[in-house]
Amino acid sequence: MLKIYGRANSINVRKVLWAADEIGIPFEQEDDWGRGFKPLTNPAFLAINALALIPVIDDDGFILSESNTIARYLAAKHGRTDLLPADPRGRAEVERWMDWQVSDLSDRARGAVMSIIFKAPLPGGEEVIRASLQTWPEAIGMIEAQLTRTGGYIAGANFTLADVAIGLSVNRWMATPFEGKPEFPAVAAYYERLSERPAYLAHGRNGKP
Ligand SMILES: N[C@@H](CCC(=O)N[C@@H](CS)C(=O)NCC(=O)O)C(=O)O
Repeated sequence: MLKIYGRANSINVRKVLWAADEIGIPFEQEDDWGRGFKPLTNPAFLAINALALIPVIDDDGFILSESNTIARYLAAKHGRTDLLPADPRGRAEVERWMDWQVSDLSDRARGAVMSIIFKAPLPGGEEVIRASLQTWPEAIGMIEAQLTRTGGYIAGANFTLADVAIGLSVNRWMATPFEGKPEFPAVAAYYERLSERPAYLAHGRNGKP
């Protein structure tokens, strides 16, 4: 059976949990790896991911890390071209949102999320938090503009793996209170649309940070 390593409050682990559930793959989770649990510098963990990061999967001996790569692997393995299109342009449209989410969007969110949700000390302190509170809303505004264009999901009219990545970031946005937080109606509607999916309620909007 597919094994997923990593604590369930990690946004990147959640991507894999949601993707697996969305596809309908049974899995077991070792959820006691990562910050607040067993350290990723533990030699047993480094043996499966020398980069010391969660998530990692073990799919019948095939060990893989990187959340987006794992999600794409699972969709491809199970022939889910609805989630990851087979044609190069459709696929690229999905992948560009996944890439943006794991790089730029996550970078912008980190300061605010770590301080406000996780109350964790942050290298760079107040300055990093201030920068995050300025640049993160700008990025959510870009999502607002894209959703206004598509009228449905982030890469177009239909749900894809891009929504697994962006939807989890939107969940963090909705769950993070701060003074002067702007309203984004298309993002709020998207959040409700995603909430029609049981796998999002299980692994995204599940009341946990
Ligand atoms: N690009 C990687 C990033 C992975 C990452 O940053 N994982 C975080 C959790 S979200 C982590 O391992 N943090 C260290 C820890 O929990 O100890 C991916 O998408 O999988």
